[in-house]
Formats: sequence, structure tokens, C-alpha cells
Amino acid sequence: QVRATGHSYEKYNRWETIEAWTQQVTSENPDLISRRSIGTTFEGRTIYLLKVGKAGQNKPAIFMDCGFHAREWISPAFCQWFVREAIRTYGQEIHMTELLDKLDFYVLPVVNIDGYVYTWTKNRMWRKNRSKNQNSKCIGTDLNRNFNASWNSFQNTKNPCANIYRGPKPESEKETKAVTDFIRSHLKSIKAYITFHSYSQMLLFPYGYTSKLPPNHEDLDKVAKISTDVLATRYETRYIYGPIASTYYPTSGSSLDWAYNVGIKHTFAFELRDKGKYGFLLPESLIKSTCKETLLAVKFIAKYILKH
Ligand code: ING
Ligand code: ZN
Repeated sequence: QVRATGHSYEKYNRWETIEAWTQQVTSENPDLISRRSIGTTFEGRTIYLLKVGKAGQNKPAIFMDCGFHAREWISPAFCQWFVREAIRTYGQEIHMTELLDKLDFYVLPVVNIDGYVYTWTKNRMWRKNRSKNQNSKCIGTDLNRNFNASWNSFQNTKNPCANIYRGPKPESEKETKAVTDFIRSHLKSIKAYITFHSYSQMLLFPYGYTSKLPPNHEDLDKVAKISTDVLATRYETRYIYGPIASTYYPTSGSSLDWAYNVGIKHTFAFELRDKGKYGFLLPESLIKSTCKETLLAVKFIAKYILKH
């Protein structure tokens, strides 16, 4: 049995620690968690996906990913927190119990593992993955510009040296492909897609690449409104919410728009704490409160999915 030495839910953990943790939580909670690999990264690391939920037939599922962007450390911390709360409160707390009885959560603790490792070893402010670019000395693609959702439409994502470089083609990156292959092959069960970024305190939904509103805008808007209200009940943290393009900035090639367009009608992106005081360098002392309030919002969304 692997021990996740030094792992803590209230600290930022190195990748090796998170990897060992995925194995440990799985082996300690076999009735609630299973682990699989959905691919490998550019540098050859295994991309793990945890399935969290009680065994059952034809269960609907919610897909959640963390760590698209290397420096957004609070994001993987939230995915770990979510799993811990699931195992800690199953059978104790009625809402979590119902959610896990009736839904499966696919939790991808870190998408961009190579980038995450790089932020621990070389450059804390790295965002992209670590793949090599042809005809450029600059490294990395922005995985959240690499999806096949209006991929070619914005000029500012063309430069391999830019932080928001879209890559040579949609799904050019192994990390992107791991996510899209898994979601495409589980489309029947996946009812919602939630992706966790930082920072800004926002809850975003489609679209990023156009100011047009999706068909179920009112529904998304309502869920986001209530979720942010629920989030605020814990510590009065205020999140704004709305379509990406008008609430944040126009973006093409995001996982959120892609997931929506393949047919997942509820797709949300959290931009976790804070609003810029610490930014990406959110202190470890704020992990607990950030995760607690976010969990309330996620549980509300999950409950809503279950009821509709
Ligand atoms: N923000 C996200 C980005 O990729 C985002 C915002 C989220 C855009 C989801 C589109 C979809 O720019 C950060 N901070 O990374
Ligand atoms: Zn991000």
C-alpha cells in the first residue's frame, strides 16, 4: 500500500504526493472510489481520474476537473477537498449521501501535471503545459485554448510565446485529448461539466467565443445565481456570474464551450478566490475556507442536476 507521505488537505501538495494520494484514497475507500488512467502527459506522467460514487446501474455523472493551468494551485486543492468530503460525509450528511447514491462524480485532480510540476520546481507563475512547439523556442500550449470550440477565431492565441497559445491544432495536446476522449466516450452519462480555475471569484458558463447566449441561458443563469448565493452563505464571499464572454473576456477553444457543444447542457467554470490580493499565490491558510464555500455551490449544482 502506498502512503501519501506529507499529504494535507489544507496545504498545497506536490504532484508526487497527489499521485500517491489518488492511490491511497482509492484503496482505503473501495466502495466509493475507483481510479483509472485516462492518458499520459507530454512528459509521460499518468493522468488519473477518480470516479466517486456508490456502485449502481446507469447512474448519471458529473465531470469535474482541476489544474488546467499550472499556477492556479487552489484548483487541485479543491478537487482533493471534494474527494475527502465525499468519503468523510457519505452516510453522515443527507445531501452528500443522496448525491453519491444517485450520481457519480468523475474527478480529475490535475489535468496539466507537467505544468504543475514546473510551478513547483522552476517557475511558480507558469500557466501552460510543457510541450515543445515547432519553429519556436517558446514552450507550452494553453490547454484551455486547445479545444475544438471556435478554435481558429481569435488572433491573440496564435503566438507560441503567448500565455494563451492555442496549439497547432485543436486537441493537439495529449492532456486535452485525454479529457476529450474520456468525455466523448461517456457522453450518455455525463450531465454536467465543471472546471475549476483561479482567480477572480466568478462562476462562468457558455459562451466564451461569442456574445450569443446558449438556448438554455435562463436555466444556466438561474443555477449560477443560486450557486453563488449559496456559496456566500458560509463566509459572505461574493462571486459574480454570467456568460464568459461578457462577464470575463472573450475566449476561444475552452473546455467549457467544447463540453457544452458536444451536448452537456450544464457546463460551469469556477474562478476561485481571491480577487487579486494574493491572486495565484493564495496562502495555504485560505484553502479551507475557499474549499468549504465552493463545496456548497458544487453540491447545489449537483442536486439541481439530479432533480432535472
Ligand atoms: N481563466 C480562464 C481562462 O482560461 C475561462 C477563464 C474559464 C475561460 C473557462 C473560458 C472557460 O482564461 C483563467 N484564470 O485561467
Ligand atoms: Zn485558469
